[in-house]
Amino acid sequence: MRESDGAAPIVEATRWDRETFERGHLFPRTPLCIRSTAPDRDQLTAWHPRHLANQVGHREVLLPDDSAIDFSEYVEALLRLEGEPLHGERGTPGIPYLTHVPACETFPELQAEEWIPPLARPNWLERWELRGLVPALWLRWVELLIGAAGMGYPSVHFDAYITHAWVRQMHSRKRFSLWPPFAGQPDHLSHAFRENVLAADSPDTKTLMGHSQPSEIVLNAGDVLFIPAGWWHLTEIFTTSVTLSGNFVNDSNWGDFARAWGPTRGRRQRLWFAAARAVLWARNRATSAIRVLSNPASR
Ligand SMILES: O=C(O)CCC(=O)C(=O)O
Repeated sequence: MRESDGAAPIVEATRWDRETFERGHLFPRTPLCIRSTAPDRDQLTAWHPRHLANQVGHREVLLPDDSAIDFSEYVEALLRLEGEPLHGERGTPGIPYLTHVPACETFPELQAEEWIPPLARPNWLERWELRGLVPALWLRWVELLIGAAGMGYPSVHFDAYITHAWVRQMHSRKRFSLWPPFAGQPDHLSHAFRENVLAADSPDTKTLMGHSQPSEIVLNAGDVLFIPAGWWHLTEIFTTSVTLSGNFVNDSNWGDFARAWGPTRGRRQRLWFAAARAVLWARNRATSAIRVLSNPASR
């Protein structure tokens, strides 16, 4: 455990097991950082920005203003910033922080889906019962985020439709500031990603939200962070950073997810949604029962 200026500490662990995660973090919705004890050498090599540029630099990515750029061109511009003085608190002029790149679709050769941490499963967004009800992209949603020192996520926000988030730091270091949900915060969002955002124009993240001080944690390459549904967050990069992230839904946040996502759908889809939930819930119970029967010690 690590204290951060009186804010709730983020629990850190070097090992992970499902029972403890579910009881201690998933259902109570408290963050967890899984520290990597020995960063995977393959990861360190494969996800170095220069290596990425060599391997998949010919692919196009979309900048936040929707203009397309070759990934290698973006990475070269990023690497040129290394060693330069930082400009401004959040963002370096000339080149933006690249976020929300659908990694599986844009860079199939990187096999980003293999880096989804086990704690993000089961993920009901991946199940056939929800096909046609949620965007196809969500079926294996892994986003790539890459940026340089001084950049950071531009707004404090919680993830769309009250989904849980996982983050895996692939290269270098990044600081996350996390705030718990507050009573009465919005949960019914149509284009939630942009709408559930508070302006982050204060350079002092500690004063951004009135209800709580942020809990802060620095992720190193190999570390995984679980950000529970509804938790607000913001980031800051220390040196050129590569991160993978994704979202998930299961028994622990289905109710919130359905409340946020359902109203954006028509009546028929909402009925299908309710039926899908019953099937997914039953499957979940059966899987848990089998787990307990095959390992009575976990009861
Ligand atoms: O890694 C980051 O900079 C922030 C990621 C994030 O907050 C998100 O994708 O929702």
